[in-house]
Parts: sequence; structure tokens; C-alpha cells
Amino acid sequence: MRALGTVAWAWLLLLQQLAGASHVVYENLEVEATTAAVRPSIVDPLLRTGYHFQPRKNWINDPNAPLYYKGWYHLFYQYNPKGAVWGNIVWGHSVSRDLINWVALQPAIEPSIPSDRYGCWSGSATTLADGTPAIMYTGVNRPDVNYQVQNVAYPRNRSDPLLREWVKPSHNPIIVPGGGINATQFRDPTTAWRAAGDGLWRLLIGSVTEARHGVAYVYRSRDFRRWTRARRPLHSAATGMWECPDFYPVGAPGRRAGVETETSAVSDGDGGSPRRRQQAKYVLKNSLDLRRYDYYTVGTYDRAAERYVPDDPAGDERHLRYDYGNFYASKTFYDPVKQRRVLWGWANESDTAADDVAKGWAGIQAIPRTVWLDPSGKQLLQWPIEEVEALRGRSVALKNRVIKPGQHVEVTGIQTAQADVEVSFEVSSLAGAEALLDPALASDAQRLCGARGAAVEGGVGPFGLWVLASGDREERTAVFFRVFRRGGGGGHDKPVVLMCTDPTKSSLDANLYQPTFAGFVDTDISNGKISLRTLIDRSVVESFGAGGRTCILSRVYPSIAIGSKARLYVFNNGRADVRVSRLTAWEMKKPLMNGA
Ligand SMILES: *[C@@H]1O[C@H](CO)[C@@H](O)[C@H](O)[C@H]1NC(C)=O
Ligand SMILES: *[C@@H]1O[C@H](CO)[C@@H](O)[C@H](O)[C@H]1NC(C)=O
Ligand SMILES: *[C@H]1O[C@@H](CO)[C@H](O)[C@@H](O)[C@@H]1NC(C)=O
Repeated sequence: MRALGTVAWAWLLLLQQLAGASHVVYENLEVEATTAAVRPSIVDPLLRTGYHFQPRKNWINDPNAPLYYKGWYHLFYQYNPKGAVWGNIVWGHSVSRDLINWVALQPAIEPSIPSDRYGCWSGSATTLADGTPAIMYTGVNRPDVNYQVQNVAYPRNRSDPLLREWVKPSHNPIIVPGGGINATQFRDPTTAWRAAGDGLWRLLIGSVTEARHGVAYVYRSRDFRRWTRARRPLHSAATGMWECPDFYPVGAPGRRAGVETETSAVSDGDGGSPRRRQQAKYVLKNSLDLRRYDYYTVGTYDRAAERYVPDDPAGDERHLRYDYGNFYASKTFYDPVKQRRVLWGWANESDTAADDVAKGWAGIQAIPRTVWLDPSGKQLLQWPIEEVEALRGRSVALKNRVIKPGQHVEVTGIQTAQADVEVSFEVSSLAGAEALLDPALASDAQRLCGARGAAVEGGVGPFGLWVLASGDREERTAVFFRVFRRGGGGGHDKPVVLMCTDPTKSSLDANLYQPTFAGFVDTDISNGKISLRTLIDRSVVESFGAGGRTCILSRVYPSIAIGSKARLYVFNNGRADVRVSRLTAWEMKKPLMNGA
């Protein structure tokens, strides 16, 4: 935000006005969404998010084709211009200088040709050799069935840094299902890459086989126009339909710098020698339609065989997740400005569709995250992009504060409905950790957290934060850790750390989808130390455990803990003392957000 020059700001403000005007036009076309509401939403207007990405109103889902072009970040997204439920999908389009302040433009892609008449669904951007971005997306071309084909679109005016208009060439569609592919399950093309010296582009399309295996098909092309399917898919696993595949190289373990998707035909570019590229690890992510979560593995890309091999042979079953909460249809892009890989993901609402209609909006994007390979090489680390820190305002801190068993401490002095909290905990002793004897719970974080929620006293933990809490703490969302030891291991096993978000007391309204969300944290807690960062944004609680090893985004709708009534506490419901070595909480300002 601070980096923005005056000229850029003038631009943003002008665009903001233009964008506002365009929304007025839509209002006339709108089916009177609000008259359908028979009762006001239980969701208070103050629960609309302050700094998470949202259009001014209506429904959004998948982030599409994130890219950087001539000084601007672009985000496209599945958007219903006519209401707050899924339908009438077009590609919403917003631009930003810093990934934090956003200005909405006219939709970039709308149904207009035979091969997208009944839907313009998700897709990705590829930067071609001459620097032009191309968008590949899924079109629906039949009214009766969701028959899916892939289309391409190019900017009308390459000199326009805002890429306001997109042209669909007449040779669309450029990929149609065939050769046994189920045409209703064939979508979400990835960013294309050129890996080998053969000069061919490659991309993936998500699908499912007759045997119900999720599959990522490889298509190749010399000219970005005629595409041929490779004989074998890049990868496949017994999980049901793969939506929104994402496939990208990552740097060496522990190296935060991202690696650009290979797009130059000569493979000796700035990514190093072909040999070094061969050794680079890759990530394959798929959005599992059946489970509605995003799963990934780390592995290698065998260019000769055009196959991806996960490092962990059980990886496809072990199910590492980007986020153990509400986070789906995600997509990364390489940011050439800061040389990092940035992850966007969609978080839906947890209220009812009737509430969404009544409140007029549904869906947000999670705060963009920088992703890189953990030093162990086994998983990714994720951290909110540094730009979000420009929104930090007034702050308060706690230092060296011991929280005794059963105690809690309120963090006072700032409003915490819209806040960023960083805390370092230190557990006095791990000796009292509960034994984890039930194998069904030991392998299922979600069930474990459901059985041992924040209110169930433990040995080491539960300890953590109560956020969006009411003054009497009747209402609160707990974000916490709990440490276990495995039974029968002779006491030498590494302690098991569970991270959990428990929203079961987040609202007095019982009519909400409020499951506990949890993941294990692969961290060494033998020195007793663990950190937590939580981005609180009115109806969003987005948490990063142990430096981004485990992430959980949860949507909550307090009835009391709204606006200035929202409070923040540190709690300890275990039998071991927990020291807060340091806690800093910042109020978060509101950025420009699409004219809202
Ligand atoms: C293309 O975009 C540039 C930069 O916005 C603008 O100056 C120019 O007039 C545009 N050209 C056309 C044909 O619209
Ligand atoms: C294609 O997928 C749809 C949706 O899952 C399913 O109902 C249909 O039976 C499938 N068709 C074939 C030929 O497998
Ligand atoms: C988000 O909403 C909840 C509650 O309606 C559903 O259970 C989830 O499946 C849904 N998530 C996605 C990704 O659609």
C-alpha cells in the first residue's frame, strides 16, 4: 500500500468510479434477489469481511487465471452478476498494484460463442513467449447436459495493462472430450508449460475415469491451437473427480523463492540447466469434488515419460491438504516481481443459501499465501503475503505471560473484530501429554478434534486463542493446539501435535454449518515451542500453525461478538502451564475492495 505512487492511486480511484458505474447497470438486469428473502439474514452486515477479497456483492467461487502484467496483478473469479447463489457464471475481473487493494472491472469473459454459451467455467493463464497472457477456460456448450469443452481467449489490446477486453478466436473450442472421456467431467485447464526441448506446450485437464479414479490428462500443442492428448495421464488416483488441478515446480527445501513455470522453449533459461530442472520438486494439487477439499502431494516430474511421481507412495491416500478448513478450487501463480509462488483459494460461506440471498453476498478468497517447500521436503509451508502487513494499524503486545491450567487472559486495548494476531507459545513440560491409543483417532485429526474439542480439558493443551468472543465468553471460536503421545512406543516417539479450530460455540444461532476443523502439525515440539498466527476478519478466522505448516480457515457468524463487541483471549485448558513468550495483535485497516 505504501509502495503505491500518487499516479497509481489516482488510477485506482478513477477505476473505482468506473467500476461502480458498471455495477449500476447490472442492478437493472438483476432478478430481484432481495425480494425472495422472507426474513432478514441472521448474518449481521458488520460480519461482511473487511480485508479479504470480495466483490461488492453477489456470489463468487473459484479464483481463475491469477497473473501479473505490466505493473498490475489480475484476479479473475467465477462470479454470478445476478445474485448471491451459484448461477449465470461469468469471469469477474479485478486488478491491484499490491494484491491487497482491489478495483473491479467489467467481467472479462461472458458467454458469447457456441462453445461457452451455457457456462464460462474455471481456467488458467499462460504467459506466451512474446509476453502475452492467454486464458484457457472451460465452456459448456449444451443446454441439457454439462458438456464441457476448452476455449482460449486473448487480450484485445496488449498495450492495456488492465487487460480489460478479451477476444475469443473463431477456432474455439480448441479441446473437446473424446477417446472415452466423460464429457460432463472434463474441466479446469491449468497454466501451460514447456518442459522439454521439443518446443511443445503442455497443460492438464481434470477428469474422472470410469473406475472413479481422479485423473489429470496431459494435452500437448505446438501452436496453442491444435492440442493432442498424451497417451497416458500425468497422474491418477482412486479419489473420484479431480477439479482444478494445479502443477508447479518448487525451490529447494526451505528456499522461500518460487520457481517459474517453464514457458521458454529453450530449457536453459534462468531456471538453470536441464539437469537442475530435472531435480526440482513439483507439487500436484487437485480439488476433490467428492470431499470438497484441496489435496496435494510433493514429487518429481519425469519429463521423458510425461508422468508425475509422488515422493510418498502413499501420498495420494495420506491426503496432505493446503488448508484443513474451508478452502477449495485453489490456484497458484508465479509472481515475477517478488519471485514467489502465490496461492489463491476460495472459501465459501457456512450460513444457509437463504441467508446468502438475504445478505446479498456469498464467497470470499482467502488472503493470498506465499507457498514454498518445507525444509523436510515433505510438505509445503504457507504464509500470508507480506503486503497484508501494510494493513496493520494500532497494536498491543503481551510478553512472558504464564497461563495457568484453566486460566484465560484477555488481550485488550484494540478492537479485534478485524485483526492480525501472532503468538509464540512455550509449554512448560510435555510429560503430561495424553496418550493417543485409539488408532481411528490417531489417524484422523478431524475426528480427534471433534472428540476432544476446546472445552475438553487435556494434559498438554488445549491452549490457544478464543477469537470473536463475547464478553461473557458464551460465544467464541477457539483456535488451539493439543499435544499427544503415541501409546505403546516406549515413550520415544515424537509427540503428536493437533491443531484445531472449534467454532461450535461461535454463534448463538444453531442453524449454521459449524464443524470443527483440524490437522496434525508435523513439527518438533520437543523444546515446547510452537507459534500461531490468526487473521481475524469479522466472519473469517484464518490460522497458520507452526510457521505455516498447518493452516485452517473457518467461517463463523457471531450473534454477539460483532464489531466493537468482539474480544480476544488466550486460554489454556490443559494441566500444564503455557507461557506466551510473545503475543502481538494489530488492528487491520480496510483496503480498497472492489468499490464496497
Ligand atoms: C490500447 O491500450 C492503450 C493503453 O491503455 C491505449 O492507450 C490505446 O488507446 C488502446 N488501443 C485501443 C485500440 O483501444
Ligand atoms: C459421466 O459422469 C456423470 C456424472 O458423474 C455420470 O452421471 C455419468 O454416468 C457418467 N457417464 C459415463 C458414460 O460414465
Ligand atoms: C461449503 O459449504 C458447506 C456448507 O454448506 C458445504 O458442506 C461444503 O461442501 C462447501 N464447500 C465447497 C467447497 O463447496
